[in-house]
Amino acid sequence: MKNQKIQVTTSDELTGIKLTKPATYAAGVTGMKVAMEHAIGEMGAIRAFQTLAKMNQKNGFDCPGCAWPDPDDKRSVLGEYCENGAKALAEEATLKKVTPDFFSKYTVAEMSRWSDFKIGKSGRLTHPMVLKAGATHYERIEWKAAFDLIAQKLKALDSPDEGVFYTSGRSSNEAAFLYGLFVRAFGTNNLPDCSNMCHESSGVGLSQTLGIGKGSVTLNDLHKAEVVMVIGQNPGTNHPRMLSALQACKQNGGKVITVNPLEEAGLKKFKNPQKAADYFTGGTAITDVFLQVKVNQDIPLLKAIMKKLHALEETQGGVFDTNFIKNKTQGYDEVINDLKKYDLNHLIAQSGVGEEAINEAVQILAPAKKIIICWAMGLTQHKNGVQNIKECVNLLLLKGSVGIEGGGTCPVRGHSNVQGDRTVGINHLPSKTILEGIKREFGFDAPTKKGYDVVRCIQAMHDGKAKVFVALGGNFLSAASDTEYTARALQNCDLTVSISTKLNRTHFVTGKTALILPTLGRSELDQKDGNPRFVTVENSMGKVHSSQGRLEPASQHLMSEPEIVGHLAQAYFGKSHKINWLELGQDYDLIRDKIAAIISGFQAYNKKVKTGEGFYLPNNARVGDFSKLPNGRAQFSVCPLPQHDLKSDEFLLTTIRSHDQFNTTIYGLDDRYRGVYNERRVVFINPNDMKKIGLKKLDLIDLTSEYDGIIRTANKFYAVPYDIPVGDIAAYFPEANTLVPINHFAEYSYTPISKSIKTRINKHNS
Ligand SMILES: Nc1nc2c(c(=O)[nH]1)N[C@H]1C(S)=C(S)[C@@H](COP(=O)(O)OP(=O)(O)OC[C@H]3O[C@@H](n4cnc5c(=O)[nH]c(N)nc54)[C@H](O)[C@@H]3O)O[C@H]1N2
Ligand SMILES: Nc1nc2c(c(=O)[nH]1)N[C@H]1C(S)=C(S)[C@@H](COP(=O)(O)OP(=O)(O)OC[C@H]3O[C@@H](n4cnc5c(=O)[nH]c(N)nc54)[C@H](O)[C@@H]3O)O[C@H]1N2
Ligand code: SF4
Ligand SMILES: [Mo]
Repeated sequence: MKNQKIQVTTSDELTGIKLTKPATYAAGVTGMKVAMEHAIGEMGAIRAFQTLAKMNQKNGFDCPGCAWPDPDDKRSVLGEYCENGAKALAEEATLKKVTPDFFSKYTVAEMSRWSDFKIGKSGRLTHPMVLKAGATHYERIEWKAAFDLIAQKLKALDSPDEGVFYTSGRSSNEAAFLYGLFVRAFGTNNLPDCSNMCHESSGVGLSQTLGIGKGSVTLNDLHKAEVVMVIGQNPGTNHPRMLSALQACKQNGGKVITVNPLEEAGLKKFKNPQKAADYFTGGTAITDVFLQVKVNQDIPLLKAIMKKLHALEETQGGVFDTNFIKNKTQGYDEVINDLKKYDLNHLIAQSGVGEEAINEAVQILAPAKKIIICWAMGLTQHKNGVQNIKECVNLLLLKGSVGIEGGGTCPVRGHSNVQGDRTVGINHLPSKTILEGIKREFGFDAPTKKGYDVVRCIQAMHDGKAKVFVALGGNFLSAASDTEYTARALQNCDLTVSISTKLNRTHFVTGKTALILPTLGRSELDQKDGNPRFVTVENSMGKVHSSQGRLEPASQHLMSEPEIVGHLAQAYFGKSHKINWLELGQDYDLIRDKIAAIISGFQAYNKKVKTGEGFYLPNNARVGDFSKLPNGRAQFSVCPLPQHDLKSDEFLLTTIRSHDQFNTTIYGLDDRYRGVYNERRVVFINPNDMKKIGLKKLDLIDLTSEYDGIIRTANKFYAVPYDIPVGDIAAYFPEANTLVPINHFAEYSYTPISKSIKTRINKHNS
């Protein structure tokens, strides 16, 4: 009898580590070479070149990687994509297939023992599959039977609130809108999404201070900024084309200040693969001032900077925008009084940054007005994630940098349509606009009760309060915190359903019954009756545009996401329901008309996106309109200092992405820029800390975290000496997710504390 135990984390097998010195620049020839190796390896040369040529072009398809925007005007004929965009495409457009035969070869338990890397590389899902209660293998199921099964399980629930409907950020506006509509017609707001683990802290912090949960700048603003602060973000890996924007900014005379515990290669120097000159000149140095902050000590650092700016304002004036502060903001006195309470030296010491570097940053910031702050997960995934964002807003408000050309907020979004999904209604906290719009356009009362976000849906499933879990994309198990706890939560369900393009670990850690529903990817031709259809997406800067795939679909049995949602809704509500779900799921124009009727800024949606140009959604912060905020003003906030009370043997662990992954999808085993090859089980640690606790380079270590008396573990990692502040360590997500406690998250946003986990290091006992 084979071992039928399901493994909920990736294999801890070591793969043969090699270390080099960290890279001193990003992209360049190596970047293009690696991109092509991935694309050609997965797709074949002809298919790779033809498809890449269409990616991010007007009337082409949107890159399935990150949410970085494409230029508004001319697009490069050499290709509008980066190394990691090519990898994202290769991963989706791979020629390898996961067929019913594949599933009959391996038990679920057997596949669960593979590494995440191997699972992902198996290929594209081709048929709907079911894992029946007690079965060891997935088997084929017809689409209709699958929809009927879900409908039956949903009907069997005692209340609609026992259903949970997750969304990952790759779904189109059309799919997301229809899904949200179905879930609300079903009767719940249990619409957790990947934002809950990602930029939720940004959404909450920005809404409360500036009246919109999105960033305020466009790509052109970045080109025109006098100063860009990149804080808690690694664009060289996660938003590579942002380096072109930073390069343009620098060439226009702008300065870049970087705030990060790690000196990331992409922020040191960028060799633009599209600029011949960069090959000869050695590229553009990006960062002017590097502030090597300790993990989660951004607030003390920002306070120190603001204190110094305030001192200059007092002595020489002209540093703060006093008119803007007086006419457009509220809470200035409170913030300044609060700043006065802190001792400057104490703030500087707590931040871990040298005072000289802080002074350089202050010198750059003091005369500037066009300031943009860009950030990502380094700020949001902490207990004080929301406060981190508000402190950034404070700095921008002092300088009058919001609502002007070349200045503002730039939360750099992750998934390619995570922002659009939110805009069209994926939110566990339903907006009045959505509720009223649904009533007006579809004639039913949508539920008003708050739904579960990611953390709370896991707790509900764990406690038996939710029993059916449906995921529109994503890899919920591996992305969420506290992997073992989340596994038990999923395994507690009656039914788990994954609408997916590729195999992942969530398909193995299931409810009593499980379904995999295979769907089309972005790059694939989506047709109805022989006519191509397109979908739309919104990028990180609030521009909505079309995306039309070209490639022959991975299998003739795939359905598009809107079609799947339409069929599911019809199976649940029946054919005579007042909403014609099937028709909506097939005709994306109809969905867009409904979005246009409900959500502001989408007027003439169909007409506007058909040209291939796209359009910007309204953005009050971009135009300096704060009329919807208390007293019609942008809000300063008093943000307390972070507190960790670390025990003497505890480190603060931050979980980061390698250069060769997209979230839980592992493209490869290298992290080229950080000089780590062929291994993901690594912990970056300061050489002084290594000496202190008696570790040698490449010693094997185990990690534990202790919260509320519960000890969580992640075992078998190589200790890698690295330039990281003393007391901090870093490891990759999702390997380290077992350490993130489910019930510790950011205040107000409920984002797990994936970037500051109190962790102990022990030598590995083999
Ligand atoms: N190739 C690729 N692209 C991606 C993704 C991917 O996995 N791969 N994921 C996508 C998604 S969903 C998202 S949300 C984004 C994520 O994009 P990022 O937020 O850039 O991703 P992370 O690797 O989580 O890294 C955050 C950065 O914050 C730094 N950091 C860690 N802790 C702190 C801290 O306490 N303070 C400060 N100041 N910095 C800190 C880390 O050193 C790292 O440089 O990327 C998107 N794009
Ligand atoms: N410790 C730690 N945990 C983290 C983070 C961290 O920094 N540290 N980051 C968090 C962040 S920012 C995020 S956004 C989440 C990510 O959480 P998720 O979005 O849930 O995870 P992904 O790994 O992006 O999901 C990958 C899967 O999506 C499916 N997929 C890909 N494309 C499509 C498509 O077009 N349609 C459909 N239906 N399915 C598709 C594939 O089956 C693939 O296996 O993870 C979070 N978890
Ligand atoms: S920057 Fe992001 S969206 Fe642009 S090509 Fe690279 S991965 Fe794709
Ligand atoms: Mo994300």
